[in-house]
Amino acid sequence: AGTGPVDPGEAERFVRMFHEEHPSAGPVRRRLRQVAAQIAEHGTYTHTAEELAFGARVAWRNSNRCIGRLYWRSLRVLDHRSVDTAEGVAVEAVNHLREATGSGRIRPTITVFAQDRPGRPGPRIWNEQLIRYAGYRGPDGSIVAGDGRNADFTATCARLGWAGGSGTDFDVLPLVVEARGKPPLLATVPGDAILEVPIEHPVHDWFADLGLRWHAVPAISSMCLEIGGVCYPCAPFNGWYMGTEIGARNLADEDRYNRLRVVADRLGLDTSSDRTLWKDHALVVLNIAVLHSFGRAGVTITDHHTEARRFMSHLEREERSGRICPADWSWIVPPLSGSLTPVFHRYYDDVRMLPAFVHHPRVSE
Ligand code: HEM
Ligand code: NRG
Repeated sequence: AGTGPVDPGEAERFVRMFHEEHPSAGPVRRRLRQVAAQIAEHGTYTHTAEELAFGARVAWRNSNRCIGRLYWRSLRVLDHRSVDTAEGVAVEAVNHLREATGSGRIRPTITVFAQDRPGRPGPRIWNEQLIRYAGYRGPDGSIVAGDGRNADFTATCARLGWAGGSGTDFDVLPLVVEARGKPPLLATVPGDAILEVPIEHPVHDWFADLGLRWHAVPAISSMCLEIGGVCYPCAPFNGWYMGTEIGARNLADEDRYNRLRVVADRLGLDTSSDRTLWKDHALVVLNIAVLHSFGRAGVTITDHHTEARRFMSHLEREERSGRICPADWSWIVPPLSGSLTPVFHRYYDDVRMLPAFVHHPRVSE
């Protein structure tokens, strides 16, 4: 993968796999000859629309860290491989958000932009996700507002000329898109493409006053999609949230929104010692609030008990299909009440399978 020539062996393995899982697709030998000829002439080849959709779905199926894989066959694939300009990517990325969000019934979707070719890399989105909140540091380097995870990227945006940061806890960052060897383009995501949910609690009325919120759609935009030796460096994808991602990590981690203490104080908990389990208590209250608020707003979200059960069904189905389901225990087990879920009580094959989503470092800054 990358901008060198495609490895013909990887291309062949993928084409054979496609034909094995699609017996009606016609003779594999003719397709193998075509692919080999294209690689010999151009150093790369072009997937059919069917190969692309299958490759993207299998990359999801092979995501060792993802607990949400039961529905891998239903991934919607938006084929925008002809788009290789920064402006084009920004437009279609916003379209992706609109398509995937709907009115809250989130649809798992991937948009695939131009592939890497020898000497001609495809476009790239610098943001980790299409929607992320800015993080701001004070003079001493500590986080003074927003999401600490994105503080470095926020500084990069500012350096590139972003003037939209108003210093609140929930400023949505601009898209930063690089293409055709040009300096990156900054593009504001229009507000009507960003669905957000204010967080409130079913019984504690004061919870809404904390002013917490989160965006409805997690859309990872920094991973490359690798299919049959071809790298698609710009292929943002989304599913929906599992509540713990927001409630047990984003709003709770000390280097993120770090809100457990304020929740505990409002609950009147004894925070004088770790042994009172005030953090654990506040964490459960915060997670109840997240699931309740998304539910009330009509935005798709799943809880970790349901999702863990679905993942067990997925494992069973994959086994029945004669496939290994690779998984990484440390990512699959939810960060809250792990041992209450069935995924905790077993081990997994943590092998790397292809096609896959991979983290490729950018060459440029
Ligand atoms: C990771 C859930 C859809 C690919 C994860 C994680 C969760 C999750 C909980 C761990 C995240 C973390 O700890 O930070 C779900 C749910 C989905 C869904 C509930 C609902 C449909 C998808 C889709 C794809 C995908 C549609 C790709 C097409 C991945 C990948 C990772 C991941 C590649 C690892 C990300 C990384 O390395 O940072 N997912 N997922 N997931 N998921 Fe899913
Ligand atoms: N924890 C991250 C999102 C990682 C991927 N999670 C998903 N993916 N649910 C966060 O923003 O909290 N997905 O494609 O649905």
